[in-house]
Amino acid sequence: MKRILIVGSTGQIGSELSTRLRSIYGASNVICGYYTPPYPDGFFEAGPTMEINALHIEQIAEAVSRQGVDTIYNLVAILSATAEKHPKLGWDVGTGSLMNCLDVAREYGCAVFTPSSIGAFGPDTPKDDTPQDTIQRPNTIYGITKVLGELVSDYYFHRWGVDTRSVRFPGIISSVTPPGGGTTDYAVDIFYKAVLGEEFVCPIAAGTFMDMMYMPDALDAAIAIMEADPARLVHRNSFNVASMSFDPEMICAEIRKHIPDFRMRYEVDPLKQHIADSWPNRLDDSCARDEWGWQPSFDIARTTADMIGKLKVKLG
Ligand code: AKB
Repeated sequence: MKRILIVGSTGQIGSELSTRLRSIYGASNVICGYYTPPYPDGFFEAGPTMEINALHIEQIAEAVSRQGVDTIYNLVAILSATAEKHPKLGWDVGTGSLMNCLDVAREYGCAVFTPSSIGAFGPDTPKDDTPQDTIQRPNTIYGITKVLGELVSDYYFHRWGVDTRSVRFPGIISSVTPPGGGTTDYAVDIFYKAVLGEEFVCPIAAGTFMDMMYMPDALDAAIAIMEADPARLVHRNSFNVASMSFDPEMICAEIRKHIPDFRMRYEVDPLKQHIADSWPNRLDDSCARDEWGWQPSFDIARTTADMIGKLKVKLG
C-alpha cells in the first residue's frame, strides 16, 4: 500500500486525482497538500491535509517524514499563458517545486510523479505523430520548465536512483475544477458556454489542432505510470500520451450534435495562438502503449456526451 503526498492538490488535476487515489489506496493514505484557495467542496473532511508551500522545501520534507510518505505527486505549476505574462513567476514556481520535491524524494527514498506537457515541444518539433524522442526546443517559459523537469527527473533517477516517472499531458477536459491560465483552456470553457446557452468566443483559430484528454483518462495515466513494472520502462521522463486531437471547429460540431443552436465566433488571442502554433497537432504515444499498457477510453464523441451530461447537472 502506498503512502502518497499530493503537492498542489487543489488544482484542476489534483482535486480529482486525490479522490481517485483515495479510492484505490485508502483515504488515510493520501495526504493532500494545499496552499492556494479555492478549496474543493469537502476538501478538509475527505482525508488528511497539510498546508504546504511547494517553494519551502522544509514543509514538503516535514509532510513526508511525519506521514511516512513513499510517493509524491507534484502538481504545482503556472500554466502556459499565465507563465508567458509572468515569466519569472512561471520559472520560480515550476522549477522551485520540482527541485524541492526531487530533493526530498532523494532524502526519504520516495517515488516522484511530475507531469510534463505537450508544452515541452516547440516550433521545430515534428507536428504530426510527434515521436516520443524528438526535438524539444519550446519557446515558452512553461515549456522550458517542463523540459527541465523531464531532464532533471531522469538525472535524479540515473544519478541517485530516485524513482521518477512522468507523462506529457495534453489539454485536460473536466467538468469538476476548471483550469486556469492554460492555452488549451478553451476546450473546457466551450462546454460551459454551450450548456449555459451562451455564445462562445473562441481565443484559438480554426484549424489549430492540439491533443486533448478527458480527465478520467488523465487520472488513469498518472496512476498507471506509477504502478508500471520498472523492468519494462525504457523511458521515464516523460511519456507521450494521447487520446484525441481536435481544432475548435471539430469540437464545436461535436457539441452541436447535442446542442444544435450552440453559437461560436472567433476572437483570436495572439498570445495563446502563438503558443498553440508552437505545439504539436497530435502525439505518437506508442512507447506508453508498449512499455506500460497505456490505453485511453474517451474519444471526442464520448468526452462531449459525458461533459454535457455532467455540466447540465452541475449548472442546473
Ligand atoms: C496549458 O495549456 O498550459 C496546459 C498544458 C497543455 O500543459 N493545459
